[in-house]
Amino acid sequence: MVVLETKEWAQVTFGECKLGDQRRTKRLVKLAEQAAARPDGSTPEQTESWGDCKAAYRLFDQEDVTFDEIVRPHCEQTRGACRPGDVKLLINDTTEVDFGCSRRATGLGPTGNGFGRGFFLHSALMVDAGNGRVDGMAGQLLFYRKSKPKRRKAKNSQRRAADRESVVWGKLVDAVGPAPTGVKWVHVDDRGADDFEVFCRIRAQDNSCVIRAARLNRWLLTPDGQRVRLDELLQALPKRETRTLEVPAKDKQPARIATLELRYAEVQMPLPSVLTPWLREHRPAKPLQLWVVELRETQPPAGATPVRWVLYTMEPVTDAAAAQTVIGWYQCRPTIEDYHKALKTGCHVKRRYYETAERLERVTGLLSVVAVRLMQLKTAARETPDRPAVEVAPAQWVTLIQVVRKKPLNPRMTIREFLRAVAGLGGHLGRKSDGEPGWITLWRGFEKLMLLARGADAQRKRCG
Ligand SMILES: [Mn+2]
Repeated sequence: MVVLETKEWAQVTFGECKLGDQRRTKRLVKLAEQAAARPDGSTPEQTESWGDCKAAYRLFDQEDVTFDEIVRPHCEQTRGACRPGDVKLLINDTTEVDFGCSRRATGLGPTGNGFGRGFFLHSALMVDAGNGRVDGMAGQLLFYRKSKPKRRKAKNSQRRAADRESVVWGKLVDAVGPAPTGVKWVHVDDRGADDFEVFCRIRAQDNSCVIRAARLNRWLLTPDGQRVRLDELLQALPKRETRTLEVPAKDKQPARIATLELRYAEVQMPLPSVLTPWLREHRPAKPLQLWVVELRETQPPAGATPVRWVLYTMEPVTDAAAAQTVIGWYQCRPTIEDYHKALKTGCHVKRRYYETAERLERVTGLLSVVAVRLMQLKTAARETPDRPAVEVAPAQWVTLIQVVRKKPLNPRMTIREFLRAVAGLGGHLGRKSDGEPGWITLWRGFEKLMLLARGADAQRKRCG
């Protein structure tokens, strides 16, 4: 259950950060509490006094205060909260945190088409496979893109180079590590992870995976040892089932119900001829045993790109139901895009004016965890809409919002009613056509509510 109360959340999430001095940890907890109450404000807006603000800048100046250390306790807590029998999806993806081309900050690297300045975050967001709930961040790496060399190197030497960017997918698998006993972790990755080394690292950590195939011409082996290209193998497979999928409108193409054919087969992925440094050290003795699941649209409307998903998985796919489970897991990937939106838009990372890359890294560490919380708030109404709101928010807030929104006082106000009322405070009109409130309105509402709560507290203290 998500804890909305900011003080408790900040203490639990950041109280274990080892920053070289206990006072720094205390300061971070205080800052996190302030940032969570006003995620879209700048640092001077988030901190309430000039003294607090100076202390925040000082904190982000310390060498011992690193991105890794700020996110570490939260990631450990997320991984440690799994219980035997749990199946968790680790949705991996990279996003660029771009501070714009005009930033004077020192130490940033190229982003976008090479003209932006910033860094990249590679995250593994843990989502419950059963109910889709966001558990938190299981691991996160920050990295810089190297400036492009003037002369392009040959392809093979590029692949051999240890600093190639795809290596980050494997590094994060190792950072996340093995699941606790009785728990299954499934890495759910897009085409960026279709790399022999990534598969091997997932296997070495005893985790499972669903990874979208990037190269349809990859050589594979059938269970009886025949060499075949992935595409040829798929063409020869029997159709197992026909199903439909709602495809949202895209690129001038209206939304449609696509008819898709399902195919699946067991395959083996042989060792590639060019070995990465990691593979030279840890080469597996046998080819990797995997299953391929394909969903293919056979009759797309004119001009539309046919839907085609080709997924590798370590889950045995012996019937259509197992294939459906794997596809369902892959369909959870948009959750990480939502997280990236929460981080980039919600926290307005780009607006934070710190002059060095190190400071920007540190403040991003804090906001990265705040963004996880934003997502949990947004989904709380969807998970358990009819539970009493007092289970996730302080009773004072629940009362306050009803007073402010001029509703009859009801101590059993539900989570959904509570969040809609908060969004209303943030400008959500709540008409039928407005749909569920977005997290930005939700947060504007929270910001106001928090202000009201502080006012009420101050009044109580003054007037007894
Ligand atoms: Mn991606």
